[in-house]
Amino acid sequence: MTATVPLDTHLATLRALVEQSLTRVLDRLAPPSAIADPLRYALLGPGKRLRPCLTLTTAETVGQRHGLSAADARALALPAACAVEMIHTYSLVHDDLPAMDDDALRRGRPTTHIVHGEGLAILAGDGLLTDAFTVLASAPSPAVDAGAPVAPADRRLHAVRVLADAAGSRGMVGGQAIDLAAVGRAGTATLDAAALTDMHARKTGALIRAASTLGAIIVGGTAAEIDAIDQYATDLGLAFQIVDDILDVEGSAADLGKTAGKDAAAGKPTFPALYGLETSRRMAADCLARATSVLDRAGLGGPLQDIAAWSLTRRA
Ligand code: GRG
Repeated sequence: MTATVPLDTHLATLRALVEQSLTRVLDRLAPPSAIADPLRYALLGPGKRLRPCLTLTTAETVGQRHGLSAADARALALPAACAVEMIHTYSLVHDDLPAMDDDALRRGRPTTHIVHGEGLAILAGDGLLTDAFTVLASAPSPAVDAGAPVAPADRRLHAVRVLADAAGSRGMVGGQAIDLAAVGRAGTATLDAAALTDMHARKTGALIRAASTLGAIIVGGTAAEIDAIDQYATDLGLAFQIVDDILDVEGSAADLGKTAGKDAAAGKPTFPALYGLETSRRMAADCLARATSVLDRAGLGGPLQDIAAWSLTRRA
């Protein structure tokens, strides 16, 4: 494992691996040219790749305890990492549509529907969501080169179930529906603190948890290891969202690569709106402390702890 490597270097290595693999997926799936360009535009845009980096880092961290080399753990988890990023990208493409958050800027560039039109943006999102499961379930997966190690079928099936549940109506889709109601675009809902936390646990948190636990599942982690990673990721996901809300208040579009100040303009319930900036910062720090302590207790410290610390200080 790369425990002694600085976090920036560790993440840069994993990002390069993921981006190479995402390109391979699109090349291998070879969709018709009518949809290939919007897919490529959405998926290969300059994202942080936090979620697939979590999958790979968890796989390395847990895999090491089961005698796996970092290279083998990464190769085993790469299909899951790509599937997670494909689902995350679909959610961003659909979230930016006029019927949802209606945004023109994402990852520092015009959103997919601005460049390719609404119809193709909807289809690109649908394609990414569906193809993610081809990538995760296939053996060999289009995400890896021939000869790469393949996770046993029972682990892949477990991963499919966890990822589908996180992306589905109990998870991200449910959270997005609550969000639409909260801004008056689909019924009305007033969110108190508990409801706000529940919405984010579904909308953002569920996929971050799945991204993390998938790495542990794919390398054959024990139930206790998977549970520790799940607890860590629950707090990481909440911290990530609180920081996202803070950055929406304090950040600039140039740093964020997306429109800043949108939450307040839309009258959205956010952590700073409910608690103020200072308390929101303290809440994010509390999440980090809990995430760190669960890793310590489980003996899973190292780069996962560094990623949690980074999520608190990120500027984009
Ligand atoms: C359309 C079903 C459906 C769901 C959309 C994730 C989501 C649900 C909407 C995105 C809205 C948003 C900005 C949420 C805040 C947290 C978040 C997911 C930020 C974007 O993730 P990053 O910062 O993005 O990891 P990059 O571009 O770096 O991948």
